[in-house]
Amino acid sequence: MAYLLQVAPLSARLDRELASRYDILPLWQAETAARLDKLAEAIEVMVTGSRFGCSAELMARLPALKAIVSFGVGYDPIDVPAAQARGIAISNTPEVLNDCVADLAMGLIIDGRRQLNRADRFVRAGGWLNGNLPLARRVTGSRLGILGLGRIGQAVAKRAEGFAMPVRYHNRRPLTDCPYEYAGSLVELARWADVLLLTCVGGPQTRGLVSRDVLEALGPEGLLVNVARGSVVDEPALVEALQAGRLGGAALDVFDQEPQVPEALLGMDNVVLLPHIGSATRETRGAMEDLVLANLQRFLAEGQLVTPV
Ligand code: 8YV
Repeated sequence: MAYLLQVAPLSARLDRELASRYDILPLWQAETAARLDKLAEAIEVMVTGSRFGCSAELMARLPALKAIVSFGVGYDPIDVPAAQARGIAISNTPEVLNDCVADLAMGLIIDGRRQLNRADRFVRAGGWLNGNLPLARRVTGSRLGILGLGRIGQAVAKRAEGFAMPVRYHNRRPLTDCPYEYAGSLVELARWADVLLLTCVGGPQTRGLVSRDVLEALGPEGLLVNVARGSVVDEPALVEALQAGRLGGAALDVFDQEPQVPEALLGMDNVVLLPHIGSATRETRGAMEDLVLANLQRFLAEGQLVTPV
């Protein structure tokens, strides 16, 4: 009997579909954890999510594992070198969430510059009865620097054109055939930008890239927008820069230790805090679920993934 190891609950519909199609071993249940070593020989496929991944330790306990099918585009918590060393295939859910994450990034840019959340709190608290808010900053024409101009970054850049925002970017290497100007370093990009948007991958290669120096280069009028991974930002340095007024504001959908948000940010009016909802629409989550199911189906039938990473 072949089992599908499911690392964690993923979504109500996906969990239901998985359970109706496959013999699922739910790893988050104590019973599976206890039987795992005994059943390991019968586990060839694992389904996980971008919040859970798969460690080298877990892979090592699964000698028959052939594929890791992941819900979400980011796969930073999957130990890719460990999987590659054993020829374990990995799939994610790219493309289908580009538009929703890009829409949310635009929302955060607009909120961060125009202070929509702050204005809403102001009205609710009765502040309007006694006066007006300080003036905010214009979105149209403001300079957008993008760290990690991949599929999602490009979807934001396209939207930013509608706001006449000049766009520059920094990647490890300049892209060929790219209409946007390349900044040779992240500090250089931050110094130029009014808004620094993070759409890069997570994981060790980007950990802490947005350092104290980068935040300082963005400066007291600058806005940091993060829809990538909390790990990309040196969070203590971010808190310090905001407290000291060395950074203008931050609009964040992701944090280093989700669902923990640094306490100091909660009371700041120039900060927008979202609970990692970049892809959280019914349409996009439905498409992500479908892609997980398609990857599983194809791998089990043909040994091939639809969207290998
Ligand atoms: C999550 C994300 O997948 O796709 C990603 O990498 O970060 C999100 O879309 C979502 O929160 C489901 O866990």
